[in-house]
Amino acid sequence: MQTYNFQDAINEQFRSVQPPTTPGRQMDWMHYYHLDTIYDWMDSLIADNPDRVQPIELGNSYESRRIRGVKVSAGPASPHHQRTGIFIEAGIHAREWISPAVGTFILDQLLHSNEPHIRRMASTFDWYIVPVLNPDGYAFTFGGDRMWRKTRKPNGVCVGTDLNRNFEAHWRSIGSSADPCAEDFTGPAAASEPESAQLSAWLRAHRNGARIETYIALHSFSQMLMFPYGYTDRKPGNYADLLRIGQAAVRAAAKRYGTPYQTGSGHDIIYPTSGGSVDWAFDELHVPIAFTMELRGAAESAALFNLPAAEIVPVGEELLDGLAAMLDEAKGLGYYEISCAD
Ligand code: 0X9
Ligand code: ZN
Repeated sequence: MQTYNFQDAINEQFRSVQPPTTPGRQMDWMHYYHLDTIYDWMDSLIADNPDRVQPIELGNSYESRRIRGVKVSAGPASPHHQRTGIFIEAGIHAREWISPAVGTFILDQLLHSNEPHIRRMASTFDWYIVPVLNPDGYAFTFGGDRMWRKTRKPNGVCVGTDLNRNFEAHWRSIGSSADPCAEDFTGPAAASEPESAQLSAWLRAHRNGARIETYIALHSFSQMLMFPYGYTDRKPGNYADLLRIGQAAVRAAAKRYGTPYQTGSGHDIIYPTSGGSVDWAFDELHVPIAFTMELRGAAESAALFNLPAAEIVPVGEELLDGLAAMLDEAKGLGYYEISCAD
């Protein structure tokens, strides 16, 4: 009988990490990358595609790293209508390396893929992608503790806040902890952390102007496509639609490699959580289609967050298939109808 060795898995995953000095133009999706390479790569996209890619600066993290994103757009919309915006948040939890890897994969594919369903997504929507919302935590998983989840701002004797418990969505109620040493520490107040505060401020400022009607947060692991709520078993008004949209995504994602994803409300299928970004975007900003996506591996997987780099591309492909089905379904249900202001 073969037993799984966790330390071996960590070591193997570190062998697939490219050196921090790797230039962005050498980035592929067969390895994991340090923040500097990811940002250098984003700079190269901006330089190479001045009419399609624009930088987004959310601000700085506690340790003064930039929190960056990009907007990908097929160009100026016609004078009478504006494209719907899709926002993708990745890397809120430091150790979930597949999240920034798939966030950057999506970005790359939107710009470079020739597959019809991806080209269609790229031309139909404006995309706002923040691949590493928690850059301090991400950096710490390379040089400090591979299993780090939170931010790096100290709170008394312990370090870090769980950013996905720090948003103003029934903050510090269910499924979160007031103990600064806990993995799901809420932070001392809602939006107390620069990372969550700056993301909230950016979204508040751009939600209407950018017509952000869909918010997606990428996490790992356990293969679940979850929608609100996390903080209650109460069902949102468009529950039936969200379930249909989730089911369409699950079917499409399974077609490619047979990977089973589950869908349902976060509260029902994973566990209760409060203060999450997706619930906040849904309740506060009225973004009607909001999903937290737990990518591979399986819920029972022993690898936890140490997904082999060889799986980045297949996870990205099945996710893009799911996303295309999701957006088609939501569009069919009338969510992205253009309303003319003039
Ligand atoms: O606990 C979390 O923040 C997420 N799981 S993870 O293992 N990636 O940490 C789940 C959040 C689910 N919340 C909602 N759907 N609202
Ligand atoms: Zn997570």
